Order: sequence, then C-alpha cells, then structure tokens
Amino acid sequence: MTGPTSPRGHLAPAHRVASARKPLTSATAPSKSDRRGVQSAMDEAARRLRDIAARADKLGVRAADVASLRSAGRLLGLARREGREGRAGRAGRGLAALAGGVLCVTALLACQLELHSRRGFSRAWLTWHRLRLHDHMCTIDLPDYLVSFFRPPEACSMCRDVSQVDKISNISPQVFEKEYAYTGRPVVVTDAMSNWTAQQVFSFQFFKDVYKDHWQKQLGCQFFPYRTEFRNLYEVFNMSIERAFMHDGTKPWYIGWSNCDDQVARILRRHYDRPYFLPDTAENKKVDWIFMGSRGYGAQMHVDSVDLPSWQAQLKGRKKWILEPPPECYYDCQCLEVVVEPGEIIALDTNRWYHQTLIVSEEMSITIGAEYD
Ligand SMILES: O=C(O)CCC(=O)C(=O)O
Repeated sequence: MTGPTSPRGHLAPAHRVASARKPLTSATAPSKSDRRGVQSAMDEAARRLRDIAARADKLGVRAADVASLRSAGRLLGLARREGREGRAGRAGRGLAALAGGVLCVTALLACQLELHSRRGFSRAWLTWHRLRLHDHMCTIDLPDYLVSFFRPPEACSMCRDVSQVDKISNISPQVFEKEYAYTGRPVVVTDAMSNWTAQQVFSFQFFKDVYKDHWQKQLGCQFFPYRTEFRNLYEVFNMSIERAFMHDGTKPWYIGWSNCDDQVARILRRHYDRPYFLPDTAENKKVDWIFMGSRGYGAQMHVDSVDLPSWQAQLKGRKKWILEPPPECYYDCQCLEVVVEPGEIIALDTNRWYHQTLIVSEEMSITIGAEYD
C-alpha cells in the first residue's frame, strides 16, 4: 500500500486544476465558460480530497496531516482564494452597476428638466423655491445674483458714445425711435405729461383709497420693500399718517410695486396716457409700476430682467438716477447721473444699464411707469 505520498498521485489532477486557474489571477478577466470549468474541476478535486481524507482516516493518518500536504494545502488555499476573489469581484461589479445606474438616472433627470439650458435651470430653481412665475399678470423678482448671472453680455455700442443723459422735449416718435427707444441710450423727456391729471391726483392717500378693497389681489404680485420692514401694500397703507407724511422723527420709507389688478389699472389710466413720444408701433405694457417714498431712500444698484425697456414718469418729488454700464463695458463706457424733476419722464433700458435711485427732494417722490416694446 502506498504511504503518505500516495495521495499526491490522486491530487495530480488538482495541479492541473491549479494551473488552469492561473489566468484568474492575471490581468485578463476569465470568461464565463472558464469559470464554469474551474468550478467543476474544483468540485471534483474537493470530492477526491474527501475520499483521500476518509481513506487516510482508515489508515490512521490524521486529517490535519493530509491537509498539511503541499498539494492539498495549495488546493485548499486556491479554493479559499477563489471564494474571496469571487465575492470581491461580485461586490465590485455590483457597486459599479449601482454607480452607473445612479449616474444614468441623474443624467436623464437633468435632461428631462432641461437643467443644461438657462430656461430649464431657472424653472427648476423657481420650483425649488416654490415661486410661480405665471400665476399672476406680474412676474416674480429673481435674486440679483441670478439676474446678473444669467444676463447675456452686451455689445458696448449701447453706451460707448454716451457721456450724459440727454434732456429733450418736443420729440417726434420717429426721432425717439431712431435715437433712443431701442438703442439703449437713456433719455429724459421734459414735456410728456402736459395733458395728464396724475400729477395733481396721485398721492399716498389716493393709492390708499384705490387699494382699500383691492390690496388682497396684490399679494401675489411684485412688491419691493427696499430698506423697510413692510411685507405688502396692506402694511404700507396702514403705517401711521405721521410716518407716511415723513414728519420729523419718523422712519423714512421707500417701496415699489407692480399693479396686478385690472380694476385698479382702469382707475389709474384715467389720469395718465401712453407717453406721446413712444414709437407708433410700440405697445405700452399693461402692468403699471409705482414707486413711492421719502428722501434719502431709493433702490440699490441692480439690473433688471424684464425683457423690455421702460419709461418712468416723475409725478412728484425729485429722484436721482445713477447708471452704470454693464461690467463687460466698464472700459468702453461711462457711469452717468441724472436728476429727474417733477413732470419729466425717463426712458431707460433697465435690463442693460445697472441702476440705482435716490430721492433728493423733501417732497415725497411718486412715479408711475411701464415697459414698452
Ligand atoms: O424708481 C426706482 O426707484 C427704482 C426703479 C427700478 O429699479 C426699476 O425700474 O427697475
């Protein structure tokens, strides 16, 4: 009978199995059929090993001695390594598939939401912040950093030769169209409200009365509190009379809003008209913008995102406008300043010029304006 060396002969096929597995540890990944072949050879080797162990037991050889044989140890080591590699490989492949899946779903979602486009990104941003753009006739206010971020760069021809804000009168719509309406050149027209009654009629008390039964409709519309604590028109029209009329010792205030109420719009428009100098083809937009407040206050420097240029009529008080060219034109263009007096109308593309305002009169400033196309 053979001694302890005899099992070597039985293990010989296992050497072949071991060498057949070699490629598994190399850089090339095994094919499916390779793996199936290796697995069945391993099963066969394990079966034979069990036979050997049983026969060794009968011959009085301890199982530990059989396992200490080099070839048996290699076979067992191989089996353990195979198990480890198999598990690690499966886990790695699983993780890679998961990461790939997450990446694909994220990319699909981004495409679906059009996050790569300015429009889609803005829509997603607004939804995220629960702001609904088209709920009302008015639009909502984007934070300044987003407005500036999405603003398309300007061709500096809009400001290159502009060294002052012209004050003009008796201008025909044709000349206004050619020189100012869409060129980006700001202008003040001094004789544009001679047949309006707004200058005499509009006041803090007039707006308070007009909005008495209408302020709820304004809640979804644009309201700029500027440096005040007011959250809406209701709060504005309920401030103390002393503060409203800027008595000594009261806190200054300045606010702006766009009118969203058709009935109020009809009342307002009894007192003003489309400015005579607008080009014949230009439409005066439906939404009125009203700004009102006291000396020393105004709007901080910003640029708008309202599509169209605007006009603004200074009904009462005096307001200084400080205009800055867009940053890409700083080296080509100048900053401008103009004080708009009562009875004057400023026409300005607030989407192109950065602008800041400051009330410079003791009298309350009241303006009304709109966009034109
Ligand atoms: O009239 C004002 O004080 C500010 C106006 C303004 O910022 C605008 O029309 O965009």
